[in-house]
Amino acid sequence: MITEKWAHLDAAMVASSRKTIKELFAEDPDRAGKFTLEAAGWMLDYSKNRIDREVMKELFALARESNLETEIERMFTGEKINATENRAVLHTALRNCEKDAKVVVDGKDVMPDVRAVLEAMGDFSDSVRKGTWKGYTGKKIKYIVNIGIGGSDLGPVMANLALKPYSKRNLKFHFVSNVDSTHLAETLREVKAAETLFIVASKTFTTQETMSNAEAARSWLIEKLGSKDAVAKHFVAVSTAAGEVAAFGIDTKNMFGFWDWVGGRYSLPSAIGLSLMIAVGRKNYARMLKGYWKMDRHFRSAKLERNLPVVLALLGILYSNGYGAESYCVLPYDQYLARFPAYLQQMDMESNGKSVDRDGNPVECLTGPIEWGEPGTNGQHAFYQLIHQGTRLIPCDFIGCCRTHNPIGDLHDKLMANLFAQTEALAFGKTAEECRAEGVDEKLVPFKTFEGNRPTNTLLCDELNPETFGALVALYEHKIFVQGIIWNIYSFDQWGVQLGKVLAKGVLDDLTADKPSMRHDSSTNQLIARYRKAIGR
Ligand code: G6Q
Repeated sequence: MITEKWAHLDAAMVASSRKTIKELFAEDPDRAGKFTLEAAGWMLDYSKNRIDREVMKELFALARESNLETEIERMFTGEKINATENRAVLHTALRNCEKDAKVVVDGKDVMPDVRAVLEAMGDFSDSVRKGTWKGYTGKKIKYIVNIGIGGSDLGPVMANLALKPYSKRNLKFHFVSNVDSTHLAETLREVKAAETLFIVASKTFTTQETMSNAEAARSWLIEKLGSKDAVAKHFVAVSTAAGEVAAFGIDTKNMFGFWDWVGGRYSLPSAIGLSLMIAVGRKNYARMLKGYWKMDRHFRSAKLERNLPVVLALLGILYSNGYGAESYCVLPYDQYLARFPAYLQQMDMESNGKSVDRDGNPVECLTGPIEWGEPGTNGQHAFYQLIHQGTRLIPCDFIGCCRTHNPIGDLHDKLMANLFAQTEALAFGKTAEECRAEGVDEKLVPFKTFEGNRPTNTLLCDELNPETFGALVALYEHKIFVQGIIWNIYSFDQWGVQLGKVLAKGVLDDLTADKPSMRHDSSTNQLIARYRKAIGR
């Protein structure tokens, strides 16, 4: 089975290595149109890749051999595909905009609960935005502080920036995640207690960082406003754990729920997006969900050959497993998407950073790539050198928006010119002959030559708005899903984050105890001893 499946990749590699991207364009002037797809407001031009029809045919065969179409249905219909946690994976239900849609998990249709939470979030957001939600002293809310980490932070942070043109500017948003007290302290310097709403966002409500920050914020608020009664007016929770929320002291009337079938890193369109809904309002939030849903429908129904997430995933497989590319770069040419690479980093690396297959055996291929990136054009002046002339192959996704929300002179033309030019330079490079023809000194020719043949995808939308934004996030979610299926790994658990958490508890005991156990290795013991000495403990 494995051999048959990967035989398609071998065949794809043979076909892919025959010609360079430059040669492929030279022999087919209409190539761009042949390798371009459109869905949910996004155009994907994937013609600047080391592919032709034959390569793609083998890659689609690889996907079919992996039962991709069946697996997509298993996810959308609520099967427990997150087998190591015995959970369904249904972030798609959160944005299912189909009227009267039913999605059944364990014999229960989850859609009424999804709609009810959205409604409650909408009412609450309205009250904060309109100023009818009053703080303990009767003042309106001006500052919103989301306290969460990982999946309960990265999505809200990223989306809050992405949709800033739609946000209510007189509300100020802050995100506290790190257990480094500096993060909370610096945030509290920026806000006034009587006008601050804390959203404690935690699926489990037991995460060390979030609970420590939430408790510290609660103490700060009580001290500033002089009464424990203030907590009810200044703290709300987003969680799946009502008991823990109540134990913390937040009235569960002010809790917005979600469910165990929403993975942390896929939870932005759940109640975890509450801070975003307060920022942009329920209508724009609904538009974002619609964008997600458009991409979901496309992913579920389009033929593999016309399917954007599938094509992106297969190209990634070609470079990872065929060419051994270790990393993958996402380069948004839009300042509003500045945090998108960091968000994707978690989504991709926590989902597919696995070395054991679904049968519990070591995988026999490279799995999730190292994902990274920065907004353009900044990256051009930093790390693009390595992408253009380094020894590693780094496939890149360039993301651009044709219209800007902030037209100033010709800045946007310049931004987009850089995006398009980079993909051109990476694909076609510059030969030694071209350098010589330009009169480059012979000694410098090797240094000024660009090999080219560097693969890129370009994603373009007319405008970054709530809909195209939602569709973009869903595009990458599904791409990552497809790759997990082909690698035969479980993409929706994250056991790899557990060990460090457990050990940190033991180390914390030794940092704080009167008589530390010092039962660690000599390096860890030395670090603990040095720390204790430095702080006089
Ligand atoms: C995401 C992970 C992880 C999680 C955080 C926060 O998929 O599970 O990043 O989101 O550890 O967890 P809580 O929301 O439970 O605090």
